[in-house]
Amino acid sequence: PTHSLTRRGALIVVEGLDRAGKSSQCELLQSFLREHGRAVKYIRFPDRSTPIGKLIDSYLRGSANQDDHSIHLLFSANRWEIAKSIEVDIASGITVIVDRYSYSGAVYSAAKANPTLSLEWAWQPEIGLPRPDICLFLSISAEETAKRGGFGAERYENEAMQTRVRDLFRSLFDRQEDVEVIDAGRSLEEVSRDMQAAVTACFDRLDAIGPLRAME
Ligand code: 2DT
Ligand code: MG
Repeated sequence: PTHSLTRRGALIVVEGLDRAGKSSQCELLQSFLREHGRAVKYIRFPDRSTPIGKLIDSYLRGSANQDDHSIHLLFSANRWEIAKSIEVDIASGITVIVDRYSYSGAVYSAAKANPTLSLEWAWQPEIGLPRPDICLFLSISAEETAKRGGFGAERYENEAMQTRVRDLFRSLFDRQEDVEVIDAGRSLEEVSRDMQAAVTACFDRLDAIGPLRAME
């Protein structure tokens, strides 16, 4: 008699500034993993489809205002409301690719330079969420961002904000383990090759990591 032990999936987070190529790279990574026989799901935060996500969407489009702390906690709540389903998927062997996560959450809020909203304050509600097995940070310079066609119309899509976000990502990732910095100022193919290598190495570590961990 045989019994099958389901190997858990990996939790893979892709982070970066606007225009770093996150969405295209997430698609390429999905295809790569599927070609290698892995079950994959792609999700992105904010998830604008839930009731909380709709409040976030109105805020980002500028049709509603929110206190900085309040919107911060809504972004976090938007992850908490999906957290359980991520855990269930991972346990059933599905690898989950997440486009933006707690790192964007902490960094974009802290970039507002609100005196009572530090990076440390912003991180607290993330503690206990599913912890990524790997975070791929697509790093891109201001110059390269500008070359790629400037900014959209949403809140945060301006030079001053993006510069502060870039600096804060750097200081946050100094203190995080399991972060792979990828130079995203190159061709799609070069970037995706590095991402594939990092993710393949992550799968090799997965047995040593053990069960899905919680964010600290
Ligand atoms: P997209 O352009 O990726 O839809 O993001 N943001 C995102 C936050 O301020 N806090 C968060 O927790 C997350 C996940 C980054 C829209 C903007 O929302 C910001 C850009
Ligand atoms: Mg955007």
